[in-house]
Amino acid sequence: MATNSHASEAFKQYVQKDQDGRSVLIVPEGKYKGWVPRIIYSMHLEDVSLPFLRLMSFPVGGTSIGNLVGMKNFSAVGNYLCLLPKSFGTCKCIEKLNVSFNHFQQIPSSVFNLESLTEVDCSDNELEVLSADIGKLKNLRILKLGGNYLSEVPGEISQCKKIEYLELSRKWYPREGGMKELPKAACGLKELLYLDVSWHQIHTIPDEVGNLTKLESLNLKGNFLRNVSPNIVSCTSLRELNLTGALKLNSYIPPELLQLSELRTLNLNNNYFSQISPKINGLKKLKHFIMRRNALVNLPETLFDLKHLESVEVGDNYLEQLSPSIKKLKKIKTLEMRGNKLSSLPEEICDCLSLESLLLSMNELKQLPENIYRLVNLKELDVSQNNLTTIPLLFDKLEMIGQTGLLDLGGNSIKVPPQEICDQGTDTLFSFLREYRIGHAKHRRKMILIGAAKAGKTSLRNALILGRSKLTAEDERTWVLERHLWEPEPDLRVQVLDFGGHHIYSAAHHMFLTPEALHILVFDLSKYRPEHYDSMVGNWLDAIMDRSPGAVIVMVGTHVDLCKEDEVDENLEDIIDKMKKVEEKKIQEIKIQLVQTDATLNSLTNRDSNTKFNIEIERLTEKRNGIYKMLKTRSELPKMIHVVSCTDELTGVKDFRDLLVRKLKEAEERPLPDPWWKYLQKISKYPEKILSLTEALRIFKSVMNELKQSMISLEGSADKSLEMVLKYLHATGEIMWYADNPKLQKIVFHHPETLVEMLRAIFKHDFEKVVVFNEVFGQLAGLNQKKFEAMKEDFLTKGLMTLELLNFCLYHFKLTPEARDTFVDLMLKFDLCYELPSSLLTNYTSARILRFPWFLRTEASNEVFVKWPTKTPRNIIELSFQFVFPSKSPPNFFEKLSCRLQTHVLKREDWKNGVLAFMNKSRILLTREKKDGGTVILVSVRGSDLQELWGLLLKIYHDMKCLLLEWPLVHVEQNLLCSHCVLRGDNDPFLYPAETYLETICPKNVYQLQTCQKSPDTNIPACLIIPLDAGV
Ligand SMILES: Nc1nc2c(ncn2[C@@H]2O[C@H](COP(=O)(O)OP(=O)(O)OP(=O)(O)O)[C@@H](O)[C@H]2O)c(=O)[nH]1
Ligand SMILES: [Mg+2]
Repeated sequence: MATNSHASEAFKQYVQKDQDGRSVLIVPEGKYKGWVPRIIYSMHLEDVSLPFLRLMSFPVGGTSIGNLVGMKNFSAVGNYLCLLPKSFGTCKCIEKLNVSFNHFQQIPSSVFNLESLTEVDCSDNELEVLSADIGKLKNLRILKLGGNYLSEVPGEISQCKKIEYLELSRKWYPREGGMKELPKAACGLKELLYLDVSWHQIHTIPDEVGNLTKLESLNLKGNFLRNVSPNIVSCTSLRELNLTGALKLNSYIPPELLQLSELRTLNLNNNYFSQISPKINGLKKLKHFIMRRNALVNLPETLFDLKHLESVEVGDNYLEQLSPSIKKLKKIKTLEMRGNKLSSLPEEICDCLSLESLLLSMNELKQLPENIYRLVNLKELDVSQNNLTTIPLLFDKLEMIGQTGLLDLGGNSIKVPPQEICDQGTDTLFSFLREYRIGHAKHRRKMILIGAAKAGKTSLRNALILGRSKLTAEDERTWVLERHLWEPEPDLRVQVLDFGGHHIYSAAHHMFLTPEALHILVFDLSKYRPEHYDSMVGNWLDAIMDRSPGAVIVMVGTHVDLCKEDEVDENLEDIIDKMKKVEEKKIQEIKIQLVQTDATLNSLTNRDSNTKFNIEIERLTEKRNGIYKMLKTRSELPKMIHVVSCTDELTGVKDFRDLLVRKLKEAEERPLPDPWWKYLQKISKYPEKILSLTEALRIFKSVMNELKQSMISLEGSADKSLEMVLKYLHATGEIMWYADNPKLQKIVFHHPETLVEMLRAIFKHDFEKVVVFNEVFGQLAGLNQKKFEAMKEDFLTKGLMTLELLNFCLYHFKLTPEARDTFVDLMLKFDLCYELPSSLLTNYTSARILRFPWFLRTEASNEVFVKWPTKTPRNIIELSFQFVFPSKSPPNFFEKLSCRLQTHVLKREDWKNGVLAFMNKSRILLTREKKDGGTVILVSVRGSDLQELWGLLLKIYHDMKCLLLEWPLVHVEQNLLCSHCVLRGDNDPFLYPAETYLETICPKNVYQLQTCQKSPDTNIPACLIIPLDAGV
């Protein structure tokens, strides 16, 4: 023990100034034991805290504690005190006194002189009586006397009118003695918020309870309550009622308690109830229902009417089932039913999306609902000690559990996945499940969400995949597209492509559109007006129908929450009506074409046979077959339109989802053969951004070798087998491989994301806003702000992308120059841009410049009119043909053609709707024009070298035919313009069918033809109408 002087020194270090400059003495717990040195009595201390010092008493007389007249707070928790010196009564400033956990048998009388006291804590002492003097402490707000032996409370306590917090609980042992009634005196405390009278023998709550109108919390734990005054309903502020073990003698909950309509928490643990009254639903605002360790055999249905319930804890009862009505509890976060007799869970539990903790250990569960993975907010799941033999295969979708790791599957006999895997924690288990499903899925599909900007595609995707509402923010548009895996059922794997609706992205979409996908056309029903049909529905329907023969299309109107009820049906009818009409017209047109071709064919077959006619018959038969196929493979129009809202109500989403799942599973099963799965695994780990076909083949051979699998025998050769595998993986959306595109065939996109990322770097609807100068990227790309702004402007008006600006845009990909060049190469191959010839780079310092025609905003310059005068100059020949699309041209057709043109020309000038290009002595003009509701793409060549002119014209014609293959079902008229008429200056020249004339060659020894119906008697030089050579 410290000597006095030492002790004084040691003590001084515990005196500090607090933030307000007050002197406080706080002796940290365990730092000092024994007498308190007298030195403290000569200090000016405001706070004195002497916890757990083994203090038995304070010195009396002379310098004493009474000197601390400025003291406001005094605490001596956990000592051996049973007295306080009289002098304590002179500390008149004291407000807070804490002598809990000591040995006081009564509150020292000196305390009652201290009227300034607002808080007294004398809990856990040995008080047997409370002096009537308590009434003198008129400023008391908090009085803690819990854990003593009090058996009554003096009436005078009601004079402490300010008391808000009153603890009167008895020690929980011994159980005899204590109050029999809720003390009436306490019921007079009108300001009371909290009252704890646990561990007494209270059997009655008297009528006076009705005075406690401010009471928020009443703790009656461990009493023997039998009579409750109906006046308790006047306690309208009561939020929390603890009746743990307080109703052991009751066979039912006193009905008066079930009328506490403001109650938030009810604790009925440790009683003996086997039933709960259906009137429990009187507790209308109840949030927490706690009734563990009773003898419940069921829960009343009315419990599920308590829509505010956030937690239900009914562990250790005898419950055998959970009602499907659980789904009505939309706010429930915790459901605790440990130690019951549940053998199954209702599917409806999966609708309790707010659930965070589901605690079901020690039951008899044989399986869990398959859809449990939809509980997106679940953070803790305990199903240990049950009889589970399987777990849902989509378990790993419980993302939150993946993060917390709070999953207990122990003590079951799970076979799939093996219990050993389940016992290794969420990381191992979840990766096992993911891999297992990739290998075992029977249905693998692609699903495309397509439609105008802001149609609601992304929000719908979220609702479908997440199973809850997640609306996108107002300004959150999808860039190009997003690709997501959706696994609505364990054996169904769907790659969802969610397209950005802005028109600029149509340039990219066609790369991802495939007929085998399920197409979902999405539109915002609340914004629909009949005049918007084309932009919201029609154009998108065409984009699918013209491109993907036989595509299955589903239509869905979103935002139904914002629609007026009567307008919904009206608008849907209008859409269906228009769709039908447009389609009928299209079919009619195709049929007329068919009849016309048939008629021409018939007339030709009836003529004498000669070589020219034979070729013509062959060509026409091919054309006829093409048209016939077009008719037969046209997609079926959707028969109905679904309506949904993706807001919290998720109106219609469940039905829509079920329908999609049905449709997705309609197609034949496509399980993935094991060796192919191994192959997919291998290539998905290949580190480069893209995979060459040669490398893909090498890996394929090595996988097959490893597996000692002779896939080669299947298709005859490794190449052929690989082709089959890649086509399959492409169709199921795992990879992208353009089998039919000679330019792209050599590349396998083993990570389809690479393609998307590449496109996103350039194609941004809000390029102007989001691509802004940044010193760091700028420096690395060799750009200062001025240069950057000039280049950006050039891109946004003329579609010109310099290598520097491209580097800037791609910077965050951290590409090597080689990888960047591969990107550029790909974009060139996809006809998304062309490279300006170096001869045109004189105005720029950049080493390479690409043009993306989609971004051109300019009109034709005057120079164009000089170089290509309206009237064909003398001694110059002009040849032209046109493609006429009766409605719109397919998106991108013109831009892609303009990119392809680059391979045939040396110099060019581009504007939004045209190109003027030069090749040797010839000039080429390419224009796009809207005419009579349709689009005309006109290609003209001028020059004096007829051979060169035909050569150029045919190359471009060939390009256009090639491009059309991407839209196999689009209707287009192809005409050769009569050069004779053109050269005569006729603005409305005679039109020849281009397919007939451009795909034949001028027969030998034929020099003149009389074919122009505008000049039927004139002999026209055959070389002006029929190519000299077959061309390309
Ligand atoms: N009230 C209501 N708002 C919706 C609904 N669906 C989407 N929205 C809102 O509509 C706007 C557009 O929704 P998105 O899902 O981003 O539309 P999108 O078709 O993906 O748009 P893009 O990506 O630009 O093509 C957002 O502000 C959404 O919050 C719906 O059913 N009801
Ligand atoms: Mg979107």
